[in-house]
Amino acid sequence: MSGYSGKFLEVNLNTGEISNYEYPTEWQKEYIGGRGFTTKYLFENLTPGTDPLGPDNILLFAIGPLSGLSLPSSSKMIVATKSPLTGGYGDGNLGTRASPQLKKAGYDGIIVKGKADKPVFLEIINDKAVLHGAEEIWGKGTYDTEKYLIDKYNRNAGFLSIGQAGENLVKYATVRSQEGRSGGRPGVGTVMGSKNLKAIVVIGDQELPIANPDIVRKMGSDGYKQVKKADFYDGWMRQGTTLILDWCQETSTLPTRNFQEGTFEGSKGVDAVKLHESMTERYGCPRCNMQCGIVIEDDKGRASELDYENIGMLGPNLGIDNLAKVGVLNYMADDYGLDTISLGSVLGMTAEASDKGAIDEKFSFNQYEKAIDMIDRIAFAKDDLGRLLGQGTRIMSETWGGDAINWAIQVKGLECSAYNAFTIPGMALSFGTSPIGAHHKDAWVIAWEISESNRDAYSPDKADKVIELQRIRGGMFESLVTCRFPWIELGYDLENYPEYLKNVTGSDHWSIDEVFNVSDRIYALIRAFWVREYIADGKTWDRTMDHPPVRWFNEVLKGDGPFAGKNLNRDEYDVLLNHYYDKRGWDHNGIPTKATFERLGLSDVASDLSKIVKIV
Ligand code: PTT
Ligand code: SF4
Repeated sequence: MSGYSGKFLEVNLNTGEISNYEYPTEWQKEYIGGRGFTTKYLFENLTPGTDPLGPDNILLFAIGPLSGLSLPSSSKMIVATKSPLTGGYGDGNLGTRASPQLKKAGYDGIIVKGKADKPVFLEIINDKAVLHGAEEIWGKGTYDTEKYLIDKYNRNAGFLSIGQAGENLVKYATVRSQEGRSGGRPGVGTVMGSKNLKAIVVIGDQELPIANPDIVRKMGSDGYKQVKKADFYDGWMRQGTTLILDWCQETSTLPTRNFQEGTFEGSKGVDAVKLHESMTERYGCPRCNMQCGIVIEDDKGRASELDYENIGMLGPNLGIDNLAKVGVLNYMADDYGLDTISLGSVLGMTAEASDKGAIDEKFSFNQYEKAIDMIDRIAFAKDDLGRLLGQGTRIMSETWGGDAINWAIQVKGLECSAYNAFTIPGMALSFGTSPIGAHHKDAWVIAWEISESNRDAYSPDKADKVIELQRIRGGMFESLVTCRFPWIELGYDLENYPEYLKNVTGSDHWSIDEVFNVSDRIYALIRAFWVREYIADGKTWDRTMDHPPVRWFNEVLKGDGPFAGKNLNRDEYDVLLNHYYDKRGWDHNGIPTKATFERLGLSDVASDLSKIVKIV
């Protein structure tokens, strides 16, 4: 089919062997690309029970049929693996020049297996790929690593790299690109580090065949114009995602002091107005005319790129009300290659534990200097506490015991992004059922839930809405591999995407419903992967895996505001969860039924899974 090269570059770091993997062409219709391909490949090729940090884990980079093309915000790439943080499927969607470059190099993705016996980086120039020693950059942060690679190649090449956190196997290390982008929250950078792979450079200059190039060119150029003409364009360019902070403060959903509260008295010090006043420049991904990365000068005079999540988790969640100081913590996370969301959650939990006398370490909220010290201890695995904090909040709660389970704001081991859904059932369901652990990316239902639905209700329409958004965001955008912001923020019509797909591939097969069918297939397969890996790793799988952080059931929201004193009701949540399962065709332990697997063309998966778990 046009729009695809039909192959992945496969690198075996045990042997140094580099080859092409030609995947079955049916995958293009069954899985589209990106997350679809990574899920399918991992399910089929990873031995169940593989140690995520052992050489047998598989690291994947995948683009899709639309990525890298000249259409709105298309330079994205899926990075995926079996997560060392969660033990299940883990991925991220990274904006990077490596996306168009990989397309032009003639690959739909990269498969990395094995472990190099010394640090290496991978160079891909069209169909030639070579491994080089990475001694000169091992131990460096991502800024210096990228600078080294830019000097060696050129600024237009695609770069992917890890920092010291990935090298030191901190379990929420990410893959970084372009001095501002970070992807793969559930430890995709950790797996890269475990393989001694410091970086990847991609350069390509071939054009892939597109079935109807004139139509795609015209649609893309109209698309850029529509994005720019959108009513909210100027507001977006002023404040990007950070407007959300003001909205979270108004709606009592701002994570404050480890999600204990939903409003922050110091929010004005880190809000969108403050950010706009402090903005020095803007970063973004290639092929995007609505660049969202807002750069400020941090307290140490360095350029630090901030999005809402970074500010929410490293500001209010740590009780810090100074944007330039938040900028320093964010810069450290970017340079070391640490996920800011998990980092903010880990530090918030540690401050709460220390305040409550559960640990000896003295660390409290609003202790910026001490937070700097803690980040260093985590990234470099300097001492026992630093190493424990590098495992994430789930392991921290198991280690500390007692009430600590309430302070771990995570689902399936992945920390919640910056929405305190203490009193928001639909958003709690979204975190609970996200396919990688608690991330808002698949179903950011909270805005609809607060503005258009009854906030307190556990009504079935909330489960329906979560599924609708998961189909669009978690299925469609993650398999086409383009940025979802043109649609969400500036109203670029969803119907454009199947049209692009038809004209890029030359197949009339595509409609929005067909794309959603693929989304459901991907979701069922990801779920099968989780269940298989949990059982193979000797862990229990049941419906509580889809519960939100237990704090939202066991405690009440503290602080000021009309929602203080409220929480989620476990029984009512369970009814909502059942509705979600029924609508998806999954049983009440969250496992797709035989009929669902069959409807999605996954009978073989059902029969594999039925050897280890009951499929109804
Ligand atoms: C994403 C997650 C997010 S989601 C943010 S801010 W956000 C945090 N950003 C981090 C960062 O920065 N540095 C760092 N060290 N850690 C960070 N952790 C957090 O990571 C991101 C944008 C954003 S900014 C969002 S919502 C949208 N996400 C998309 C998505 O998931 N899919 C898609 N098709 N389009 C999307 N568009 C938007 O992309 P992860 P990025 Mg990201 C500095 O990767 O793993 O999904 O984590 O990749 O290139 O930075 O784009 O308010
Ligand atoms: Fe990248 Fe932001 Fe543009 Fe999306 S909107 S492509 S994340 S710069």
